Amino acid sequence: MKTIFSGIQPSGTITIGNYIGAMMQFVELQNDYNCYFCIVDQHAITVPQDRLELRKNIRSLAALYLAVGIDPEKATLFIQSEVPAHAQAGWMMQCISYIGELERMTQFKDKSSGKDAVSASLLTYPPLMAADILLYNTDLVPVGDDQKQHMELTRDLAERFNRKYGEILTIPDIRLPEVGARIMSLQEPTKKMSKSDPNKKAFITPLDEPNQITKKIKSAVTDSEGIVKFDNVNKAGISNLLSIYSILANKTIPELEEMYHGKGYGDFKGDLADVVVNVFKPIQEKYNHLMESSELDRILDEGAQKANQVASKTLKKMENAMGLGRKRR
Ligand code: ATP
Ligand code: LTN
Repeated sequence: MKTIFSGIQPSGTITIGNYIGAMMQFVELQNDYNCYFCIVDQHAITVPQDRLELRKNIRSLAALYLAVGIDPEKATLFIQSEVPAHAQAGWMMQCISYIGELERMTQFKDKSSGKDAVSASLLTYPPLMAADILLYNTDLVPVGDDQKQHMELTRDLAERFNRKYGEILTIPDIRLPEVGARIMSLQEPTKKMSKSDPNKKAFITPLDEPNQITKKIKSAVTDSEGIVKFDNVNKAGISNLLSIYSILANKTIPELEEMYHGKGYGDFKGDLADVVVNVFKPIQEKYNHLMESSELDRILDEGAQKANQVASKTLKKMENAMGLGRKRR
C-alpha cells in the first residue's frame, strides 16, 4: 500500500476551503492508502498564537478530522509536536536549504509583507513541512493549490539530501483535487479563503450556525449582472459560489447554470445556503459528541505512538547518513 501524508494548521477553525480542498480528499483516500493526517501545531506558531486558543484549536481540529469521516482504524491521526522527529528532521532540512529559495516562497512573502517583526520560522516553515512528509516515506501528498510551491521545494530538498547522503528519502508527489483546489474568500473573491482571515464574513466553517452560514452566503460579494454563469475572470464571486455548490451538491457547473437560468442571485444563494447547512449538520453533531468524549485522547495517543515509531526510524537513517551523533541501528 502506498503512503499518504498531509497536515492542517490549528490556526483557527477549518473553513469550507480546507474542507473541500483537503479534507474531502482525505476521507476518500483513506480507503486505498496508508494515511497519516497531522495537526501541524508547530507550523501554526510561525505566527503569534494565543496559548489557550491554540490548545482549543488543536483539540477542535482533531475532532473535526474525525467528524468529517477520518476513521482512526484506517488512518493515523496525530499532533506534530507530540512526535519530536519532526523538529529534528526539520532542522536537518533547514541545513540543506538555501535562504534564497526560501525567500522566493509566495506564502512567506504574503505572510511577512507589511509586518515590522517577521519570525525566522516563517522563512524556515517549508523545510519543516518537507520533514513532516519525508519522515513517513510518503508517496503522495493531498493538498490545495496554494501548497504547490512548497511541494516542489520538498521534492528538491529530498533529491538534494539523497544526492549528498545516499538514497534514503522517498520523493513524494502532490495530489490536487480535480475541482475545488482553490476556494476563494467570500468577501474578496480574488483572494484565497483562509481560516486566519480577520474578516470572519470571508469564510464559512463547519461549526457555524445555520443562520450564520445563510448570512455569510447572502452577503458574499458577487457582481451586478445578476446572471448565474461561470466566468472566473469577470465573475470571480459567483464562479466561486458555483464551484462550492457543484462540489457539495454533486452537480456539474453547466447543470447549475441551467437550473438557475433566468433566476437571480437571491434564489441561487438561498439554495446554496441550504446545501451547505445540510452538509455540515451531521458533521456538527458528530463533532459535539466527540468533544465531550474521552475517545479523542485515546485516538491521539495511539496516533502519536504509531507516528513516532515510523518517524524515528527514518530520523535514525537520516542522522546516520549525515554523520550526526554516534552510529545507531
Ligand atoms: P492559514 O489561514 O492559517 O494560513 P489556511 O486556511 O490557509 O490556514 P492550512 O492549514 O494552511 O489552511 O491548509 C490546510 C489544507 O487546506 C492545505 O492542504 C491547503 O492547501 C488547503 N487549503 C487551504 N485553503 C484552501 C482554499 N481556500 N481552497 C482549497 N484548499 C485550501
Ligand atoms: N503548509 C501547509 C500545512 C502543512 C502540510 C504539511 C501540508 C504543514 N506540513 C505536510 C501537507 C503536508 C499549509 O500551509 N497548508
